Amino acid sequence: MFQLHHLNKSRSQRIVWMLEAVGAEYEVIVYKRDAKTNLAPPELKKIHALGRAPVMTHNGKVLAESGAICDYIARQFPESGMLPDANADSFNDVQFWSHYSEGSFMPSLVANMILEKAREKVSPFFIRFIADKIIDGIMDAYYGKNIHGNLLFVESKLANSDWFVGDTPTLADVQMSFGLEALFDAGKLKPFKNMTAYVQRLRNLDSHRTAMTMMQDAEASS
Ligand SMILES: N[C@@H](CCC(=O)N[C@@H](CS)C(=O)NCC(=O)O)C(=O)O
Repeated sequence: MFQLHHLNKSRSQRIVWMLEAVGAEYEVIVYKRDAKTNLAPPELKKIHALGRAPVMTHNGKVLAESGAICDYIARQFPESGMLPDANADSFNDVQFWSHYSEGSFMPSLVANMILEKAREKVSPFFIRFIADKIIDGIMDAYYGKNIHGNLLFVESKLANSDWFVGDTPTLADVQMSFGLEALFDAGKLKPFKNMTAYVQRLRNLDSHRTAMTMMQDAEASS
C-alpha cells in the first residue's frame, strides 16, 4: 500500500493522478497549509526532513520530490506504460519533460505567485506604488520573459501531439499537469489553444477524474 502525504492545493495532486494511472492501492493522508503563512504544517517534517509535499511512503521507504516519486511508482508498474523502457528514445523524452517541469517551468511560475502575494500584502498604501514598481521591474527583467518563453515552448510542443511523449499519457504528462492546470484555472491559458485543449483532454481521462475526486474527498474528510 502506498501512502501519499498530501498537502492541500499542492503538487501532490500529481501523485494522486499517477497512483490512479497505474492502478495502485493507496491512501491519501492530508496535511493542511497554515492559514496565515500558506506553508506546510510542521507535522510533515516528521515524515521527511524537507517538510514539503509530496512525500510518499511505501514498504518502509520514504520518498520526496514529485519526479522521483513518479519514477518510483512507474517502476513498480512497468506494464502501465507510464515510463518507457530505459533503452527506448522515449525514455529520455519522458525524463526531459519530468525534469523540465520542476527545473525550468515551475520555478518562474512559483516566483510570480510569490511576488503577486507580496504585492497584495504591501501596506501602508503610500509605499504600494514603490512596491509595484519593484515587483513589475523584477517581472519585466526576468520572470515575465521566462514564463512567456516557456509558454511558447510548451504551446508549440502540443501543436502536433495530444500528449508530451507518444500517443498515450506518461509520467511526463503527470509532471507537466500541475503547472498547466494552475495556469488554466487562473485563466492564463486563454491565448494558447493547444495548452487549453491539453488541460481539457487530461481532465477528461478517467484516471484523472477519479484522482481528483479521491483527493477532494480526502481533503473534505480530514
Ligand atoms: N520540487 C518539489 C517541490 C516541493 C514543494 O515546493 N512543495 C510545496 C507544495 S506545491 C510545499 O510543500 N509548500 C509548502 C512549504 O514549502 O511549506 C517537488 O516537485 O516535489
